[in-house]
Amino acid sequence: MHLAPDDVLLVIDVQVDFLPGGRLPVPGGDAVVAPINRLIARFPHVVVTQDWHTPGHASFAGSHPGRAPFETVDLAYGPQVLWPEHCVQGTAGAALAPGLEATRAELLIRKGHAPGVDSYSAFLEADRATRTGLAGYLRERGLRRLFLCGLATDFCVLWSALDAREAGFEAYVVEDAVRGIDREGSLDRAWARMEAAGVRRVASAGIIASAGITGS
Ligand code: VGL
Ligand code: ZN
Repeated sequence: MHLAPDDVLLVIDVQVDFLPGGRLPVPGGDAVVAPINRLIARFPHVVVTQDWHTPGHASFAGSHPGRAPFETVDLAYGPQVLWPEHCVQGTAGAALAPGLEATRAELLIRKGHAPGVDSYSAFLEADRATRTGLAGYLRERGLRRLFLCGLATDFCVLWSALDAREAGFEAYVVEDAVRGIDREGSLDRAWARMEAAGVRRVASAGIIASAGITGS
């Protein structure tokens, strides 16, 4: 797996609240930081996303009286899983993981910042109409091949990978640099959906071993 000058590492939601000890911990979430740092050092382009919710966001169970985390409710745009409060704008939990070496990132996309609309995807909010601008940015910069890593495999990585394919990009998921929440089979389903959409799986070691290009 040789990297080309137009390859992008897309680092999804590696934030304090998704690590062990956080508000919405992804099992083993901290294990993605080391491989992602090795990848960041080798990729020609790095883009980072940050889950960035308003206080009282519609995706929080606490915003729906009588509802508990992980239940599903119907919002104006369709079904929405309710989460514990997490990644509230400006809080310590919303910060990027302290060990993440994200200095080289050339773009930071914040998502889920509309009070009534969630956004698992780095491209398209949950209303499936509001765009984040990421596809336009990548196209304008001539960047075509995306390598996704981060958290969580079965939510934000999944939706970002599917939308990347939908938008016409090549998409790879770095399988040892992602971890899933895995509720009720969601992780197996996520891999199946990504495979069906033409998202490919790759190991970080294969990229790191052959990477000839460093940041430009
Ligand atoms: C995520 C649930 C809620 C994620 C974000 O980053 O996968 N999951 N918000
Ligand atoms: Zn969220």
